[in-house]
Amino acid sequence: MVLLKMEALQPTGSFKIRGIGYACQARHEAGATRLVCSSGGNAGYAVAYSGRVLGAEVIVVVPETTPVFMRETIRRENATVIEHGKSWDDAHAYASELSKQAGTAYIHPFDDPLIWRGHASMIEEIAGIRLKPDAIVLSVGGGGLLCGVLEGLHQVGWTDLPVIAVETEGAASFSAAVTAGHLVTLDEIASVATSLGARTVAEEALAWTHRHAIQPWTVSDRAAVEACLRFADDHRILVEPACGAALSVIYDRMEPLKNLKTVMVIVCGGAGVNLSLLRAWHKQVG
Ligand code: PLV
Repeated sequence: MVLLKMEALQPTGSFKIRGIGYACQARHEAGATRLVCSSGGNAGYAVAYSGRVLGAEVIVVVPETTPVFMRETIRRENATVIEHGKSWDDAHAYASELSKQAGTAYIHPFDDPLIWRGHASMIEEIAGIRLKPDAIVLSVGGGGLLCGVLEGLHQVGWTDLPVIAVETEGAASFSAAVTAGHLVTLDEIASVATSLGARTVAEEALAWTHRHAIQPWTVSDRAAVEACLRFADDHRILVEPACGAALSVIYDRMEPLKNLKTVMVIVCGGAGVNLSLLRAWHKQVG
């Protein structure tokens, strides 16, 4: 049996609002009147949404790979969008500089204990309805979702529940770190799943591998995009390849599922997708 945790249905189209909303609220309560964020798109959208609700000014720095319509979506929440650099890491460096001004808080898209605490709430919900799967499948970018899910699993006492941590081939910074035994910075991000495009994962994501059963797993861009198409057909919901990566493990019945009866997939979603982009990615990946 496959259980779907439908984070794609969150107000900003992805799981991000959980941790980001929590962090924005905490920083605003601590006195910040301006929130600065770097993002592939979804974290920025969540900061913009939270800032509008809280009444804070928001600046989102995105890399050149963030789709134009995604920038427009963020702007519609009254945020300022600035493009900087080739991938998220460049945008992050620039946004960190901007955050040095007084009254400004930097909202990191994945490397912050507040973010993990917010993301952990999705596991409390699952535990609340007493649906314990045999494993959880999720996507990994910088590892914020992974850290949040693990924190949640330990909060509810599900410390024995294995996690399958999925990346695409050109964005596999978690898998590389686990193999090397230390953090690895990829030279570049070479994947259509740009929302998974952190060249280095959070240290905490690697640290978790010493206290929990986590299986890194890498899929092709093609598998991720095809999973998005199949998911749209099955459920009439569009998700980004970042989410398709996790879904492809199910659709293609990949090896980590062997001997498991009930699997839960975190359908992390993503608002940076439309039909024409999906078609273009499909063509691009063959
Ligand atoms: N996206 C981040 C980092 O981008 C962002 O700025 O929005 N699924 C979706 C739809 C996402 O947007 C992301 C992160 C992930 C999965 C991975 O989450 P993480 O980074 O917490 O592992 C470069």
